[in-house]
Amino acid sequence: MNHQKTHLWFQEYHTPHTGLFFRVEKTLYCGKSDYQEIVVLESTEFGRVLLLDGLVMLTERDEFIYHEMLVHPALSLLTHPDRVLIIGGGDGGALREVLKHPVRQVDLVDIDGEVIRVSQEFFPWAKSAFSDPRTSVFVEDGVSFVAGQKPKTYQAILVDSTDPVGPAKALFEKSFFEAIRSILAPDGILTLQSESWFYHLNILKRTYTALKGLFTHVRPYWAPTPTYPGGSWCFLFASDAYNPEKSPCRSNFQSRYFNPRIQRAAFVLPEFLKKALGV
Ligand code: AG3
Repeated sequence: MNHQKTHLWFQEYHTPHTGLFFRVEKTLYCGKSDYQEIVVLESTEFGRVLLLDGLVMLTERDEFIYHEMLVHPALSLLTHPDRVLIIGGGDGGALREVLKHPVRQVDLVDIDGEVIRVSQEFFPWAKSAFSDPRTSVFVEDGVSFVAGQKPKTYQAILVDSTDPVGPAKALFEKSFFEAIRSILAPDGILTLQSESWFYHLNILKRTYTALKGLFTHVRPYWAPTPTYPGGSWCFLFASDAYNPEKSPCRSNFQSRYFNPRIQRAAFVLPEFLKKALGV
């Protein structure tokens, strides 16, 4: 007789031949919204995990790196980030980081209100971030929301999207960045997640090229992400006013990953990436 306990495992394929797997203690939530399947797992190694359509969006153990690095390289350069817009980010992780800054108003627009609701139920930070008086939530498609805003409204815009499939595809297009540029203040900053430099180099290249034609300063940067494909993740920084490698950066806020030296180091690129992007 086999006395070994049977365990449950989750797996995400990163290519048809490799991926991530981890042990699951239990399924906390499983449901289908109008846009996607939403699952929250309790894992043995990574704490609670949010899956959208079977892909890891965050784990409690390592989400701080991704969220801090989407937000702080932009917001730490701004002394008075009056109005900030987050596109996507219904789990509230990026919102929590933005609220550490002296912002007057944060608008968050996510297409899927169910992600916001489920995240508030299972992730403690989401509850407090979404109930902060500075936060306004819009359950709407990011593209139509941006099209409806007044010019020069935001000091910072952060795109916290899923992989570029389904409705998120539009959030990687040049026409979307043009629309973003017009609602960004002239001295504003845009950052966006731009996938794995190891597995999705073509996405990074395309997105970088699209932004290059629109903003004075466009710089890729990166951070380790243990539970995302490739183990490290790329972001893009775009601004007409700020060069992220030269501008002074504030450090008067709490962080677990970010600091001013990380801000500088994140923009240092390995040779293969410089070559691929032609920088
Ligand atoms: N957004 C980027 C996650 C993409 C991960 N992709 C994957 N597992 N295939 C994360 C949203 C967190 N706020």
